[in-house]
Amino acid sequence: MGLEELSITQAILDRFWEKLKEGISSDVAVVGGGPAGLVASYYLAKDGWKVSLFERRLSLGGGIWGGGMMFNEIVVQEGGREVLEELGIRTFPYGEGYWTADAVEVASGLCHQAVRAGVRVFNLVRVEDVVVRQDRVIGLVINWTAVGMASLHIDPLTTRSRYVLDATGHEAEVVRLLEGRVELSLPSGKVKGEAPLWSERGEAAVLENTREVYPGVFVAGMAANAVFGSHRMGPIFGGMLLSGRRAAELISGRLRDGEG
Ligand code: 48F
Repeated sequence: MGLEELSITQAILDRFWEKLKEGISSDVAVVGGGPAGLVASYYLAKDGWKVSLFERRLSLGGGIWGGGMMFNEIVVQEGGREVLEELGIRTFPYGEGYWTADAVEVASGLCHQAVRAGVRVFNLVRVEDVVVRQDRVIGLVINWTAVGMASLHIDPLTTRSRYVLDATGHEAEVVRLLEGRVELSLPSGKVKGEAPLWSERGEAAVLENTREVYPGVFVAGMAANAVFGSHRMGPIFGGMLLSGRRAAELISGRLRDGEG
């Protein structure tokens, strides 16, 4: 039997439509497919929750691919190594307390594991706002990244979820959308922005900063440090991976308790 172009088109449309219809309502909507968002999505899906991941770029992986200054290797410490090994990604010892991993293996491995665990990924989709009801975020406002790039005057669509995870990296975009419009549970009520690079302190702080900052909204990864004014840490990724896992544990706990 020969190939029929219309069948190829229909297959793509049908399958994507199923994914989109399912994905617009979820237990957890993860914003940002960097290391923190991918790891959180993986563990949440593995726990049986319905997870949608929105990433504005074509490819997932965030800052992993570029390693440090385009040298595509990353460094992790003991905790981060554990997460990578758990996900079947190889690490290589480098002196005491450090391990390296190939950035391409890390990025592709995390994507693979997340999707295989059941995460529905929507790349090329930018989260441009949130839906708030009775002092709680209950969904996202989404549009194609290309719409914004072309400055097209096209209205977005909305999603529903019990929890949202801001894993948008340095920009902390979801929390910034809330800032000034609702009362955030932050020390000054405001996003502080990250402090200068200090690997040790940044890595220690990111786990502490992984928490709920507004009803229904958790923050993880570099976004967590940006929100609480902690240090950036450079191309060491253990904190990002552990923060993603921690966010998944916290959100899973809430969902299990029937909250949200
Ligand atoms: O920046 P990113 O990798 O954040 P992360 O998971 O990890 C940070 C490290 O990469 C690195 C570091 C190492 O220690 O400091 O910087 O915290 O991934 C964030 C992802 O979110 C996407 C963005 O394209 C990137 O892939 N993103 C940001 N804003 C939006 C978004 C948005 N509004 N909608 C959808 N995706």
